[in-house]
Amino acid sequence: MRSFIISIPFVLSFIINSSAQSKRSTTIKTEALVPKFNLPELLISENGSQINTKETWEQIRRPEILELFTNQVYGKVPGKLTFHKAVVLDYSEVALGNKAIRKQVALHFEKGSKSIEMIVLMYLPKGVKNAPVFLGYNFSGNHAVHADPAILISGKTVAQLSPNELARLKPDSRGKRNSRWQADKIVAAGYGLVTVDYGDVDPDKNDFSDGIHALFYEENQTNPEPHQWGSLAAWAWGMSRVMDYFETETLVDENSVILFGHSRLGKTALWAGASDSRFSIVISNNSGCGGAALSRRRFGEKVSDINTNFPHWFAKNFHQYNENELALPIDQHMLIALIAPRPVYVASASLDPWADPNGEFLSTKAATSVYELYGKKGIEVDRQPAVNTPIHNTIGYHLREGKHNVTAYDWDQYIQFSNLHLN
Ligand code: GTR
Repeated sequence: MRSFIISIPFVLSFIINSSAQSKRSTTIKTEALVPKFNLPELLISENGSQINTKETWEQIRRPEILELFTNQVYGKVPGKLTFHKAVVLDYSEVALGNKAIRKQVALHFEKGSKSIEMIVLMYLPKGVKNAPVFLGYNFSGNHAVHADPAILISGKTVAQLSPNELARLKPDSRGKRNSRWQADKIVAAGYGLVTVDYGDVDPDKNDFSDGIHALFYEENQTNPEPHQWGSLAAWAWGMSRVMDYFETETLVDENSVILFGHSRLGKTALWAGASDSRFSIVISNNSGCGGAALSRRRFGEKVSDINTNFPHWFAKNFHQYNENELALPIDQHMLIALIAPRPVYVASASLDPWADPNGEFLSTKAATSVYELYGKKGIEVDRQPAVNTPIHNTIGYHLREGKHNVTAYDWDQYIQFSNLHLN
């Protein structure tokens, strides 16, 4: 075990006071309280041999680490399935003030007597053949991403919604999350924006009777096995299925797909990017515990917090590490390393201690040795950079000033980073 220095000479203290995010409200932490720990070795294989080439990384160590994350953290997908039909619900060449093509497609999945449907909303820059795209889930429905009145609500027009759907999907929230998505900015930069409501794949509740899990159950099974997928792995699976669709969609360049996610969906993006190498770039925005942040630091949200508050997110096996992080055979720097040599961007926010911004930075730093096997630049500085001073090497990092959120500043960085790193 290599000793990893986490002690910082100055003491930072954070007091969060946000009534909107009650789980964040009680966290008071300082760097001085971070326990001392050794990170599991990235470049020593289970049989003790040193990994010092990209070939041995790919043949030996990477598969070992992928297996550990699969069985111990996010859970294994129990089988294979892809969409059996893609139905175009809407197509317009005059969207976003005539700057974009808007296409809305329903992807249908069926197994046995069960089915689910993912509604994919796409804005693609007009005049760009095979557009590079940012792909990411949204939290509140496609219609919350932009005020465009033609965005379907769960695949339907307002008139088609039942009273229950009207109450749940809130048509008056149209455009409410506009600032988090910046569709106009993205399209103006020559990129498409593609999004899906994450609840289409698996509703975010501790209930495995619905969503994609149920399609894979053996007879009489009602819950995933301890080593099988939780919700994060299900959402990651869904991103790969959109990638399957891109492979059939001529408007999109499937070799230039930038996977993006915020918070729990940032965790999702990292796991999807680690387990499916078709994604060209992966962006984690404020992903925190179980995402980019090192679990062993126990700073902000801990493994026991996340498994208690969200018992359905990870594989049941992950719960054995509650208050027992040192027993984890991995830590989150290894998740970032699994994405190498593809560009990966980790973004933190200065007023987001629950997600442990410094732990997210240290993870990118610790993943750098794998990028170096490919002759790529990871993170060269030892200390977390000051606010609003981004690093855009093959590993990108910034600490944005402000709260847990996605802002125009974040998108400016993601666009510049993608301009730099897409072929
Ligand atoms: C929090 C959770 C975080 C983060 C966040 C979110 O309550 O503790 O891990 O994922 O939710 O997704 O908004």
